[in-house]
Amino acid sequence: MNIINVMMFGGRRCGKTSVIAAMKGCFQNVFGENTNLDIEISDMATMDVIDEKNTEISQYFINKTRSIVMNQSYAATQGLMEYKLDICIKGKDGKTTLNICDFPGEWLDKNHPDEQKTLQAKIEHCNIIMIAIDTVYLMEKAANHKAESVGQYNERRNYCKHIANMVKDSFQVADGEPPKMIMFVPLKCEKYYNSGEMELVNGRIHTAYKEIFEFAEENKDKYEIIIAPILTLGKNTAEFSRFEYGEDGEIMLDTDLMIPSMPKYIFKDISCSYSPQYCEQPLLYTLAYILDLMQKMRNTEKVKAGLFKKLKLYILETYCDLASAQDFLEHKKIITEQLKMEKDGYEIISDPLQLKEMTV
Ligand SMILES: Nc1nc2c(ncn2[C@@H]2O[C@H](COP(=O)(O)OP(=O)(O)OP(=O)(O)O)[C@@H](O)[C@H]2O)c(=O)[nH]1
Ligand SMILES: [Mg+2]
Repeated sequence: MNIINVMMFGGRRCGKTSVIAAMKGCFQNVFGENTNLDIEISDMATMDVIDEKNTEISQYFINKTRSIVMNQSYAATQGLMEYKLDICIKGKDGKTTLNICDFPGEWLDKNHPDEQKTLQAKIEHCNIIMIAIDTVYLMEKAANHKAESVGQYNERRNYCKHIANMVKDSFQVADGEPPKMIMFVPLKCEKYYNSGEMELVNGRIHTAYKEIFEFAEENKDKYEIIIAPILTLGKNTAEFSRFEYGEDGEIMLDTDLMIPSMPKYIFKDISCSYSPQYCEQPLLYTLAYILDLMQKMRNTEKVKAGLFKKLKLYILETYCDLASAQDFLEHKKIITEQLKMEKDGYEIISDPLQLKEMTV
C-alpha cells in the first residue's frame, strides 16, 4: 500500500473541511467513467464528516435567498482529524491512501501553544502541506489595488506569518530526502474569478506568504511550490458582497479576533446549483507527487548506477509499494494531463519534480 501524509493548514472558518469534502466529487467528475481511476472511502469517520459538510453546503442551495451570511451556523472541526481517501484503480488490488490531516483553525491562535506543538509534530511526518486561504480576507479592505497590498484583516484571518514560521521550523527536507510539496489553495474565489482578478489573487499570495517563498528560494531543489485556487461553491454561484455593518455604522467585528464576523455573499444567479470547480486539483497534484516518488523507486537501477546517489531509497520504500506503483504509473499520462498549471491564478513556482515537463 502507498501512503502519503497531507496537512491541511488554515485559519478558522476559512473553508478547509468544505474543500476536502468536495474533492471526491470533483475527482470523479474529471475522471468519470472514461478511466479506471476512482476514489473510495472506507473510513467511517471520514465518510461522516464529508456527508455532514456536503449537507451543510447544499443547504445554501435549497430554498435560496438572494444573500447569505456565512459563518452563522456551521460544523466546525472539533479536534485533530485524519481523513483517509483511497485512490484506486478499478480491477486492481493496490491503492494509494491519502491521509489528510485537518484541525480546528482556532488552534493557530496564540492561546493554543500545546495544540500547535501537536501540529508541528504532525507536519514533520507530512510530505505535502496544503495552505487553505480565505481569499476574501486576503483581498478585501486592502490599501490599494496592487499585489503588494493585502487586506487589512488578512493576517488575523489567515495567519500567514505564523504558518510561514511553522513551515520553516517543522517542514524541512533533510539532505537526500525527496522534495516536499507546498500547495497554496485560495478558497471562496468566486468574486475574483467572475471579475477577472485571479492574477491579483496570485500576486497577493506572493506578498502575504513572502517568507515561505524566500525560504523555498533558498532551498530550491527541496520544495515543489504551487498555487491552486478553488471555487468551492462554483462559478456564478455565491460571491462575496460585503462585510455586514452594525447599528453603529461600523463593520461588525468578532470581539475575540477583531476581524469582520459577518461576511455577506450574494447569489448572482438564483437558479444556480452547487458546482464546485477545481477541487480535484490539490488531489491531482498530490497524485503527481506520489507518481514522482514511484518513478524514482522504479529507477532503482539508476540509483545503483549512481544517477540518484543522493536519494535515500529507504525513504521512498516507506511510501511506495512497487507492485501497485506499476499500475499507477500506467495512469500517469491521464493524471498529469489534467493538472492545471496556469491561468485563473494557477502557478507552479518552484518545480524540482519537473511537473511542467512530465510526460510518460
Ligand atoms: N461562500 C463560501 N462559503 C464557504 C466556502 N467554503 C466554505 N464556506 C463556508 O464557510 C464556513 C466554514 O467552512 P469550513 O469548511 O467548515 O471551514 P474550516 O476551515 O474547516 O473551519 P474550522 O473547522 O472551524 O477550522 C461554512 O459556513 C462553510 O459553509 C466557499 O467556497 N464559499
Ligand atoms: Mg474544519
